[in-house]
Amino acid sequence: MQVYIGLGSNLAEPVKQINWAIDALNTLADTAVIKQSSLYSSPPMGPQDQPDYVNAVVLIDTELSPHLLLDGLQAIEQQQGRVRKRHWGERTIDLDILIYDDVVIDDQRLQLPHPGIADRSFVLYPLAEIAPDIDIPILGDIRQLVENCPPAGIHLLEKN
Ligand code: ROI
Repeated sequence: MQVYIGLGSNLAEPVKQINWAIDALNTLADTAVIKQSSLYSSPPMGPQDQPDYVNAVVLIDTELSPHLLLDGLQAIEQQQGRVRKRHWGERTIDLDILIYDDVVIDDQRLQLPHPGIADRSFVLYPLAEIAPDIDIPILGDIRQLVENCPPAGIHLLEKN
């Protein structure tokens, strides 16, 4: 299955956190990273008294089901020392399943496609970089989504 994963970090050397997490994704069972976006810097959405984020999106190919993949992502977050400090607060690493093939899910643990995609430039812009033609279930054509989502301070950090 083709799956897009969003990565974000704003603690403990964010660029390293993102790169470690991408390496860790490659070690998940039956999973390989196929494409990776540039790294972007973005001001925090949520409380403003936290550092800017580094964000990226990767495309993986995986045989894991959505919920087993989520287990794997949460294990990587734990390995990288993620602790929940406050709602929408700072974190060493955040890994979100953005899009899982054509799957639509809305349950206690998982909503797919990720409900935050359309109004988060730090997700949409890196996603559009590696999937410029994607038609997202429920949300539609990525070009339209990008047009309707102002950049909100995001900028390119390390071009890929
Ligand atoms: N803000 C930015 N800029 N990038 C993120 O990855 C991010 N992640 C979050 C919240 C706290 C909503 N804000 C963010 O989870």
